[in-house]
Amino acid sequence: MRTQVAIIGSGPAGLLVGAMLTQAGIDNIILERKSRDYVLGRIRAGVLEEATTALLHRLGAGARLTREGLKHDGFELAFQGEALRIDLAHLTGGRTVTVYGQTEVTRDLMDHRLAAGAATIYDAENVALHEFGSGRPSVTYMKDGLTQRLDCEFIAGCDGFHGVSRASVPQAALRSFERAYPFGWLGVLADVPPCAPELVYAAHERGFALCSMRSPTRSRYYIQCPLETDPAQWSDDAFWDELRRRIGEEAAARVVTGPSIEKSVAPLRSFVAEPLRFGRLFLAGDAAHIVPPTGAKGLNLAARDAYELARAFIEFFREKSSAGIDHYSKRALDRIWRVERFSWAMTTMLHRFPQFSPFEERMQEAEFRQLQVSEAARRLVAENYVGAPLPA
Ligand code: RFL
Ligand code: PHB
Repeated sequence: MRTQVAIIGSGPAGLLVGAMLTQAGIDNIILERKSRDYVLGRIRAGVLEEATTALLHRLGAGARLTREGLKHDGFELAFQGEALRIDLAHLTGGRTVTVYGQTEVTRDLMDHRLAAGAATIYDAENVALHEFGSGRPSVTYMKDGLTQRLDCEFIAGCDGFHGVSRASVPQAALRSFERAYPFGWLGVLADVPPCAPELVYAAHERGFALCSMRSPTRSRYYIQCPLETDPAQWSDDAFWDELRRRIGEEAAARVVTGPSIEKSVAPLRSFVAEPLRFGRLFLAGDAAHIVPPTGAKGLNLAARDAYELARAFIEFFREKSSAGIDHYSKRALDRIWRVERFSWAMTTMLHRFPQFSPFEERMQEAEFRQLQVSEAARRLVAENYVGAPLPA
């Protein structure tokens, strides 16, 4: 088999690269290790920047997003019981975010891809990347017990943090930067109305908590937990009790409890790999970087990488110019590091760190006090949270 761009991974990054290439008439095939249902069963991000929704609309995949997405023009910070609203729209000249689950984004893009007639090979096992340092890269994989080979001009490595793409790069060619946080998030999804109309990010001496949602009748809640937490050891009642202790009396009184539909632990990590290009292999999304979820940036960062990478490929095939692919890594990394900083700062301000001294805890409080008294400080948070607009 032969294609112009082989895309590894059918998460948001791979699907977006694929959709942009298909729209531009460039042949591409996605190889995904798991089944379609498995990919759609993962509960992850919930907040989309305007740039991400704009991209979905430009691709013609935004109809359901328009109907079902919830526009939010602010969110709340609750610091040891004191509340502060970050008025996104006021602070950024009218920009907002949209609450719409990653699962829904993925479903819309998969349906869109199917309708466009572009190929995805699910359950592709043992995906291996070959010769990407040369002009003739290829990818092999096993499907239904048979080894297949896909020749291509480029490989887009969009296979997440644990994927094969980054792992295929020789160690010496790659530099990794990492911070692992000494805690995770225990998340619960439940068909109950959210306790507040906007997201609440709460810092508490028992640990961080987040009140989020997927719809007016479906809530998503998280509490900071030790890394080794087994979600099965947490009853729904214990989760609701702990959540209410952390989010301030007013929000706690409005929590509607119900059976959880999903309960899982996610570790928190900051990670960047440099560079993002190795000959004809390019990394995008979680394959290249991880942010802790506190800034709601992971999916949005993946979408922006996908946009820039696809534009670079399109420039190459249409205009026979390699300027885009030559600049992709440097340009993307400048942006990625800024988002890494924001996600790290939000995480550091709001979580309880076992190793922090009383001095560092006062620094966390001072960070919050600065937001209380300074509109400039709030604007900086708001600008980072809504993200940069997509170029016209
Ligand atoms: P994905 O979504 O992990 O997709 C990678 C795909 O590659 C496949 N794959 C392989 N395929 C073939 N061969 C192999 N060897 C392969 N290895 C892996 C996988 O099966 C998968 O289908 O990466 P992508 O596309 O880069 O997208 C990144 C986002 O998923 C991620 O950044 C976000 O979910 C992060 N995130 C959030 N981001 C936001 O922007 N806003 C949020 O509110 C937000 N909340 C979150 C989050 C992530 C969380 N978890 C669980 C990590 C909340 C949580 C709890
Ligand atoms: C979510 O709804 O899953 C969510 C929202 C905001 C975050 C992280 C996760 O910062």
